[in-house]
Amino acid sequence: MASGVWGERWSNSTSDIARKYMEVAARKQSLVCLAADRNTMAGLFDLIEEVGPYIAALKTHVDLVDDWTSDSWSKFCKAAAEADLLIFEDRKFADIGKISRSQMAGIYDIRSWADLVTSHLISGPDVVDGLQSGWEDVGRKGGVLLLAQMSSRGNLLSPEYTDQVVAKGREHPGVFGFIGNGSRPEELKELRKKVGVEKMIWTPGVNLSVGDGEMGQRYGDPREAVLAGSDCIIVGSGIHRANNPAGAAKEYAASSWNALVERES
Ligand code: 5BU
Repeated sequence: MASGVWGERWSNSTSDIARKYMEVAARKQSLVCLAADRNTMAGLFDLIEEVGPYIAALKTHVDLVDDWTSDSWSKFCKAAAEADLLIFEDRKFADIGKISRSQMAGIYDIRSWADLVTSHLISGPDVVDGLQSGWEDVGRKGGVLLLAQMSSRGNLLSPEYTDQVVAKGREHPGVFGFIGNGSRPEELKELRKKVGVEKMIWTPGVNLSVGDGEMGQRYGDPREAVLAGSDCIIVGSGIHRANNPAGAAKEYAASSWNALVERES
């Protein structure tokens, strides 16, 4: 099932986690990663319960939860696993290798529950080794999504910078894929050409209502993003602020899945 619909992405993939994602996405017919940006544990639990069946991954910002406790977070991660979701902490690491390794531990202990994390490559390629060592320290495996582009206006990730991130990241087995700008399909097409067929491109800045969002966020259409080469649309407020989050999640799922089928056929 997954191999048919994912085409060359499946056949070229060398990552167990990417394959797992592609299988979950095929099972649920959804390329949606929910950006679970709610600041209470109760709000987060509600979200998983309401939209879990319609999404393939869950993106967190562990440090924005007001009533976070280690115990409640463990329960939350368990609920995510039961809902068949990869957990992705959007920590945007950027420090030198050894500090990034230590930042995988600490109070939030990201290495023990996250399958994926985001990282800048501004400090050089050792940040990826540092993050991988973090997972190794607890006997787990994980993947790094490098920020090759961002969705926010005026960001400083120039095309030349993107090229270098992709050139270094493509070769690294610890790099699961790249973050691309979901709000600009033409930029995404260029990114896909540079990335090639193997690695993932996941895209924030996606909303069925396209245009400018709050505080410099920009939104593009989910179908356009997938047709341009995105493998996963990261959707936050489009789902968690909707009057009916489950209904909204279903719409994003259908739009992204149909676009994948169209792209590969
Ligand atoms: P929104 O509510 O769909 O705008 O939420 C977008 C989420 O994606 C939010 O959690 C951001 O931290 C995240 N994001 C982003 O918007 N743009 C980027 O370039 C990156 C992450 Br990287």
